[in-house]
Amino acid sequence: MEGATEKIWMDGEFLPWDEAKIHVLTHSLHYGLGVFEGIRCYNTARGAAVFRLDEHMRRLYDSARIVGIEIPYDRKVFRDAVLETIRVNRVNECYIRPLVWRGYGSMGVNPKGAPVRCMNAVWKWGAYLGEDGLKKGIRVKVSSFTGHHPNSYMTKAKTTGNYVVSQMAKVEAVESGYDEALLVDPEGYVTQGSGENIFLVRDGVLKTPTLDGVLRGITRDAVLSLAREQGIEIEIASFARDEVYSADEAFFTGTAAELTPIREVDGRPVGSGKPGPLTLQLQSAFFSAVNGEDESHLGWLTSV
Ligand code: PPE
Repeated sequence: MEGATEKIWMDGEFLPWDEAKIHVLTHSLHYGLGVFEGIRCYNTARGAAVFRLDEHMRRLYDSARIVGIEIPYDRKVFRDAVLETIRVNRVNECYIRPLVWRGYGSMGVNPKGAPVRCMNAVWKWGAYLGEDGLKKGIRVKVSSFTGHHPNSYMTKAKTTGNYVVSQMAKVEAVESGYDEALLVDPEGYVTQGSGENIFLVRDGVLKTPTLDGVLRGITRDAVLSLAREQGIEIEIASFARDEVYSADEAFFTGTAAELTPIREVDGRPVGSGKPGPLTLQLQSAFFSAVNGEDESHLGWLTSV
């Protein structure tokens, strides 16, 4: 695997990367229920630092609680294991993937008999939607797959199973010549990308959907804070795809995607067809924060 490192933390111990294995009758492999996080560590002038680690750990434990998985470690122990994984692999910059799943021991839909297992891996992962995407913006397709109804796939939980629809949408978008998919909910309101939250800009107002049917994005939250600090007007409200088609600017946010401009949706250029001024302003503020250059947001960084 590209970007692989040396060791993976699994159930309390570090194993060589190639030896972190599981049984084929792992419950989660069959029934799709696990909870995970995606976190980034940046190489700052003060050394390696993890962006909003505590918020990610909180969301991991919230996800587990929502779907009835009891994580067999105190949150602090898991958090320390995440930091230790970065240290033992001697990397300054990486993507971090903690996962909690139901292991081997019983089959059948009721997961309660299968043991809860935990791991954390780190690897080098560059720009999620390409360096070019970060600079020039990406092309997006409104998916033919419907975003989650919150009473079937609870979107506040970052569960592995929630990503089945994301995968369908992503493949459909890529095979249709686009970079990323945008999903609308059963009523036609815009939700999120396959792995990102969405923002629009219209007449200087920054707009993003409510949290009703989407993941509580930590990058979304950071961008909203940065926008507030810069005096940008914010509107959090539902909207359908027509507002995306007629927006002046649009962008995606996510740990992996960071802040990626959207330059086209369904063959229609967004605004001028180039990343807009507010998008670039917020992108620059975001990178200053994650890279530790913005002194006022050092509180978002945990030193490794
Ligand atoms: N919505 C979805 C569906 C989503 O997967 C993500 C993150 C977000 C919103 C943004 O959340 P946050 O990272 O807290 O700002 N997607 C993760 C998985 C990407 C992957 O391919 O794996 C991520 O960005 O790490």
